Amino acid sequence: MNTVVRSTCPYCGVGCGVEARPAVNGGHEIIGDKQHPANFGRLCVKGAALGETLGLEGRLLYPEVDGERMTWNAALDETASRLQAIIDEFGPKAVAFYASGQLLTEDYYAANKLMKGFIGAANIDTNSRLCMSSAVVGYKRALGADFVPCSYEDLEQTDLVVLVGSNAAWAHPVLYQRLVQAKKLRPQMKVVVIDPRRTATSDIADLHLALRPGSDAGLFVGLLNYLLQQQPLMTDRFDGQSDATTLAAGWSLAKCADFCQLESAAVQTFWQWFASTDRAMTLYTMGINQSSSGSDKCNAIINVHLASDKIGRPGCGPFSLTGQPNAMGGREVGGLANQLACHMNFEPADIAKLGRFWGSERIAQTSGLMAVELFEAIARGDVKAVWIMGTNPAVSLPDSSRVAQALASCPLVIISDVVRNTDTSRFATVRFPAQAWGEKNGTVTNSERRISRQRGFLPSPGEARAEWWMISQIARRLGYAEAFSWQHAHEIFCEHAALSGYENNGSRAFDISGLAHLNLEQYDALEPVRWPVTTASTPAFKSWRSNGKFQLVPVEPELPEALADHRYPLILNTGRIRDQWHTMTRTGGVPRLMQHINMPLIDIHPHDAKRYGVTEGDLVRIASRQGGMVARVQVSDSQLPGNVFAPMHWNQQFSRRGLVNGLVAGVCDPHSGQPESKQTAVRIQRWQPAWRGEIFAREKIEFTDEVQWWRQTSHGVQHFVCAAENLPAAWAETLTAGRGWQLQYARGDGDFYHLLAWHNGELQLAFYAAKGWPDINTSAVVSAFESAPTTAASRHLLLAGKSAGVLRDAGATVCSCFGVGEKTILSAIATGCQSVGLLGEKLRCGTNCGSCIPELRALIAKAAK
Ligand SMILES: Nc1nc2c(c(=O)[nH]1)N[C@H]1C(S)=C(S)[C@@H](COP(=O)(O)OP(=O)(O)OC[C@H]3O[C@@H](n4cnc5c(=O)[nH]c(N)nc54)[C@H](O)[C@@H]3O)O[C@H]1N2
Ligand SMILES: Nc1nc2c(c(=O)[nH]1)N[C@H]1C(S)=C(S)[C@@H](COP(=O)(O)OP(=O)(O)OC[C@H]3O[C@@H](n4cnc5c(=O)[nH]c(N)nc54)[C@H](O)[C@@H]3O)O[C@H]1N2
Ligand code: SF4
Ligand SMILES: [Mo]
Repeated sequence: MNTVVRSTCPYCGVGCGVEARPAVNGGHEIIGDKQHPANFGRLCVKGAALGETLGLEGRLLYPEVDGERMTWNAALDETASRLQAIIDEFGPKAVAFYASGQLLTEDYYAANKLMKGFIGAANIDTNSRLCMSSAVVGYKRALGADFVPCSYEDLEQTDLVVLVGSNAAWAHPVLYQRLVQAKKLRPQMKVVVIDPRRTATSDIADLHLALRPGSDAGLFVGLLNYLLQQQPLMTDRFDGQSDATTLAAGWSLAKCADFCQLESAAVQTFWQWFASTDRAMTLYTMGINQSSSGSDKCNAIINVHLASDKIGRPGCGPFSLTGQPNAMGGREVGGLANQLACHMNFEPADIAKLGRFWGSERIAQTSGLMAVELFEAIARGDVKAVWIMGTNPAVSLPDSSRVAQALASCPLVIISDVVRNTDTSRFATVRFPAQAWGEKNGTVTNSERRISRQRGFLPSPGEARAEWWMISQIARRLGYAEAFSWQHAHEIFCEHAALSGYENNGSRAFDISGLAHLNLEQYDALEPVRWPVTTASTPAFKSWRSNGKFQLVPVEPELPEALADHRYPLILNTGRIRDQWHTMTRTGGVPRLMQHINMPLIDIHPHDAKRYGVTEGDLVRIASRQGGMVARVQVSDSQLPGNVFAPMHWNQQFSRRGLVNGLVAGVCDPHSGQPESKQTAVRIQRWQPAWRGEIFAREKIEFTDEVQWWRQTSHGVQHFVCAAENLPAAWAETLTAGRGWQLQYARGDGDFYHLLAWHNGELQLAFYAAKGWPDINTSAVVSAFESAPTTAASRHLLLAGKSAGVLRDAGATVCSCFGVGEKTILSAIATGCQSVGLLGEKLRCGTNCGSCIPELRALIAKAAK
C-alpha cells in the first residue's frame, strides 16, 4: 500500500485525525490530518510517536490454548465448547465479557450483541466503568440520555472555562492547546482550574483552586446556592428542583470554603465569574468521575449549568471529556452492563424492541455485573469464564492482588490482545491475537460525539484478526450463525446505525440511522461526523426524559471514603503522566517516551518530605491497607501537604513492586460502580537500599528477588534502573559466572561498583551501582553496545560511565517531540534564553505539540531562583 491513509489516533478521546504515509526507511510516518475537525493537523507527542509503535516485537501473533499454539479453527472450536459446557452446567450468567473503550465500535457492538442478545446474560462490562461511568449516570439523570451537549468549537466561543479534575495539558493535549490558542485570541476568556495539585494544566489558569481532595461537590452545590440567590428559578421548571434547591440552601460561602479548605475570597471569585458570564463551560474528567460520589459530583456540575441556562447554547455546557479513543462508542453500543444497545435500557419495551430487531428471544432481562463486582464474582467462582478484550485489568482495576487471585482461580480466561505478555495474560487459558491500530478497520467516537474512521494501512501480521471476527466465529459455534454472518466491519456499522433509528422517533438521543445505508465505498470514505445523523431533523439538544423536563439532582456533598488516619496519614492521588499510555503496552516500547519520566515518582510536598525524612531522589515504600509499592521521591510544592501523587502506569512488565493499584481499594460509587481511584490512605517509609544502579545487557537479565528493578526502553539493549539491599557484587556474580566473559571492574571503597563484561570484543553487560544514583551518561553506554569502544582509554571512560565527549548527556527528556533534555535546556537558559520563545528558537523545544511549555516555564523559573 503506497498511498496516504487517513485514520484516527488510538489514544485519547480528543480523537485526532492522522495521516499515515510510507516512510523511506520502510516504516510509516504519522502526521496530523489538517482536515480533521478535532485537531486540524495538530498531534501531541504520543500521536506523533505512533510510527514508532508499529513494530512486531512482543506481539501476540497466533492463537494459543493452554499455552500451546493452535490453528484458529481448533482454538475457536475448543473455546466455544468450553464456553458452552459452562453455560450448560451453570447457566449464561456464569460467563462474562470484559471489554474496552479502546475497541472499535463494530467490535464492541458484536461483543454486546453476543452477550446480551444471544448468550442471554448482561455480564458484559468494560474498562469505561473505571473511567466514564459516573459521567454517564450524571447525563442520564439530568437529561434523560447519555448526551454530551458540547463540542470543541464551543471553546472558541466561551467566556469562562472551568477545568475540574482534569489535567488536560497532559491527558488531552491537543484540546488543551486549542484552549491555549483560544485564550490567546480572546484574552478576556477566563480559565479556572480546580485540582488539589498544581499541574501543567494550571499553567494557563487565571484562578487555581487547590481544594481538599474529593470535596468538589461542595464547590458546585455552593455555586448553585449562589446562583439561586441571585436569580431564583421559575417554579417547577425542573424535576427535583425543590429538593435540590433546599439542599443547596445550606451551603453558604463559609461552609463551602471550610468543606473544600479554600480561601473564601477565591471561592467567591470563581462563583462570581461563573454567575456573571453569559457563556461558561465546565470540562471534567477523572478527578470528578473516579470517586465514591462521582455521579453526584457530575450532577452538581450539570445542575449549575441547567440553573443558569449555560447549556445547549454555543460556548456553554458541562463537558465530560472522554478518556479513551472510543469510550463514547462503547456507551453507544451498550458496552456497560447496565445498559442495552443504542441507548436502550433494561425496560420491557426496549427489551422487546431489541428482541424484534435482533431476532432473538434470549435478550438479557436485567443488568449484569459491573467491573469491580464482576471480578469479585469471578473470585467467588460464580463467574467461571471471562473474555477480556483490549484491556489489562490486572493492572488497571483497584486492589490488583485480589484481581490476580480471581483470574488465577478462573477456569476459562480468554484474552484478545495485541501484546503477548501482560500482567493479565499471565492468567490466560486462551489467547486470541488481535489486530492492532493500523491493521484494524472501523469507527470510533470522540468526546464531542464525532464518529471517525480508523483505517488499516498495514497487513495483519501472523494470524491476527479483528475482534468482531473472533466474536462472530464463537457465536456461530454457539449456534447463532444467522445473527453473526457479517463479512466486513461495514455490515456491522450499518446494522448498528439501523438499530439506532429502529422505533426511535426522537425518543433516544443516539440516532445515526442516516448512515444505515452507506455502501462499502461510502463507509470507507466516511468523513468525521457528529451524531445525531438522521434523515429527519431532530433538535440537537433537549430533554429525553419522559415528561420532557430536565432534572436537578439533589446533591449532598460527601468526602471520599478513603480517610487518612494516624497509621495511613497521607492521601494518595493517582493519574497520568504526559508521555505514557495506561499500562504502557504500546508507549512503554518507545525510547523517547520513556525518557520524560523513567520510573514511578511520588510527588510530595516539602513539608511532608521533611516530616517523613525523605529528600528528592530517595526511594520510598508506599503502603496502604491493600498492599505496597516502591517509588522515587520528587519533592514539589505543587502538592498540597498531606497529599501525594503517583502515576497509574507502571506494572509488573515494567517494574517490580511498581503497581499503583496494588494500593487502591475497590470502593465504588453506588450509582455508577466507578472506583474511587483518586484517593487512598497510605503511609510512606524511606527505603535505603545498599545500592542503586543501572544495568545494561545484550541478553535477558535474571533478577533475584532482592533486586528492585524498573525497565527502561533503549534501542538494542536490555536496560534497567535497579536497587537492592545486599551488596552489588553478589548479584553481579550470578550474572557473569561461568560465561567466559572478560570482566573489567572499578570498585570504590563500597561507594560504587562498576562492571563491564566483554566477549569477543563486544560489550555484553554494563553495570553501574552506587550508594546514591550513579551519575552516568546513558546514551554513551547504550551506543557502546552498538559499536564498542576500541581503545583502552575509551573503555576506561566507559567503565566510568562516560564517553569521549561525542555524546553529551542531555538529562531527562523535556520536549519529546524534538528530544530536548533538561540539561540542554538549563544550559541554554544560562546562556540567555530566558523565555519559552527564545528556547524554542534555539533548541526547537516546545514548538511542535506544546505539551512541554509548562515544564519549560518551570525550568526558567527554577534557574532564576
Ligand atoms: N498521557 C496520557 N493521556 C491520556 C491517558 C494516558 O494514559 N496518558 N489516558 C486517557 C484516559 S483513558 C483518560 S480517562 C484521561 C484522564 O484524564 P485526566 O482525568 O485529565 O487525568 P488524570 O491524571 O487521571 O487525573 C486528572 C486530575 O485529577 C486530579 N484530581 C485528583 N483528585 C481530585 C479531586 O478530588 N478533585 C479534583 N478537582 N481533581 C482531582 C488529579 O490531581 C489530576 O491532575 O486521559 C486520557 N489521556
Ligand atoms: N489507580 C488508577 N487506576 C486506574 C486509573 C487511574 O487514574 N488511577 N484510570 C482508569 C482508567 S480511566 C482507565 S481508562 C483504565 C485503563 O486501563 P486498561 O484498559 O487496562 O489499560 P490499557 O493499557 O490501555 O489496556 C489495553 C490493553 O489492550 C491491549 N491493546 C492495545 N491495542 C489493542 C487492540 O487494538 N486490540 C486489542 N484487543 N487489544 C489491544 C494492550 O496491549 C493492553 O493490554 O485504567 C483505570 N485504572
Ligand atoms: S491529543 Fe489524544 S488523540 Fe490527539 S494525538 Fe494526542 S493522544 Fe492522540
Ligand atoms: Mo480512562
